[in-house]
Amino acid sequence: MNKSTDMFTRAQRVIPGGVNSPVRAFKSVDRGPLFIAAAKGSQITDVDHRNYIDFVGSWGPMIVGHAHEEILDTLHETAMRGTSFGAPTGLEIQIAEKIVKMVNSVDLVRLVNSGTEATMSAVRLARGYTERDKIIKFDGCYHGHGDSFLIQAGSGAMTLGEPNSPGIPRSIVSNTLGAEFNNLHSVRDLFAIYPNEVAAVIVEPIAGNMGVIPPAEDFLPGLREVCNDFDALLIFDEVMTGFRVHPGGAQVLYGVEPDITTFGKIIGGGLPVGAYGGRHEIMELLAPVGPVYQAGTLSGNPLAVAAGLKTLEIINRPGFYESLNSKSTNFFEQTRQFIKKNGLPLSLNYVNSMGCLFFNQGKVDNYKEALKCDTDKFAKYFGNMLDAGIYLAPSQYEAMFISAAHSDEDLDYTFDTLQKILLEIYNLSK
Ligand code: KE4
Repeated sequence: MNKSTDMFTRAQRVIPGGVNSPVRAFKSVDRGPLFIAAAKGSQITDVDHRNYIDFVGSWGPMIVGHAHEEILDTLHETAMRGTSFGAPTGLEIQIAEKIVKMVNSVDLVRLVNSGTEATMSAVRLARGYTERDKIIKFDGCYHGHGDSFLIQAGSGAMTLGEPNSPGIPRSIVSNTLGAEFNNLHSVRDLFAIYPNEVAAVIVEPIAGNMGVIPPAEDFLPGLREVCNDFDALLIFDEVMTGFRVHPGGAQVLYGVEPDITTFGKIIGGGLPVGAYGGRHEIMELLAPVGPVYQAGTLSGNPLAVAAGLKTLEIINRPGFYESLNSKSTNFFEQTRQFIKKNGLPLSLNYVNSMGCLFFNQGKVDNYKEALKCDTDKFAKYFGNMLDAGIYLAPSQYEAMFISAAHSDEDLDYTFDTLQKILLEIYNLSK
């Protein structure tokens, strides 16, 4: 037995499934979860004092690495002045100004405490603005656990084999229409049926919760066009892609401006933050200016905002993205070459520092293709990599994140190790 096993047993006595978020339970990889004691830079340490190179990065927030000295210092200084006031602070103005400056489509931004809160609020705002009830989401995309989204949802919902959760009233399910990612016809077909009922289309501009699936060239421009045609709002859920793939988000990378953008993860620097923003005319519908209500005791709390501000400062330094994207591209491209050279039935998608190795030979460009993955082989790969000291997301349907803290040695070791493990799995080892 080891400490993680003992702690998991103990945790299950008082926490549902022993975890506070389902995907952490390692259910789809047939192992008990590791309980983590500490992390620093690219390394994470479990309660049995084993170190791992971490490619989960807390599911995206840790783009500058764990326990960054400057973030720790700012947290300490901020905490000394109190941790939460339930009143406006200068820090909230600073982070809002920073987000508005970095993301062109955002005039006003509201802070909340998670990505789920951001997407739930964005949809309520869109419904309030358009006075329509229906939303279109994409099979395999995940927007948090809000009722409207847990229909054909990605991420953890896919690992449980239950992309639809019980407990959601039929009235809500009927207002969520499912389309296929990268298939504009599936979207136009829904608008043809409900031309005046769709409040918004919500999309991860790069799908990151059914593995990583980049948008087809015409997909995002097509969504922009169809939303314009039918007076629906376009919501980019950039909780994962925001400040990850580009300082201005995927919307700058692909040159398509949404009406509302949701954020999370990186803007909290590892503390709980979410946000949503958009044009004046939309955002001013929010209370206390307008009638659309949304609130939060800890929204904009000083600690989370201080960590987020410092993270945004670090990623805005000259050369940050050039360096991160260059080492990430090198790692993913050499992995692609290795797969091709050995004729392995795998494919790999990536966008800058987020990527996914699919245990499916064909091109994975939508949910149906993602579902064809051999998740048993993935589980074997995951376990062998973990035993070799490499901590990947415990699910085929998650992204791998490279951070500024990953060294060349980390990436070289990971590449060498994955080659050995994959050749063994496919009985090709020399
Ligand atoms: P949170 O409520 O978990 O902060 O954010 C929800 C969310 C919204 N939108 C996107 C695109 C997301 O990826 C997420 C959350 N991502 C998952 C990982 N794929 C969180 C991990 C978990 O559920 O434990």
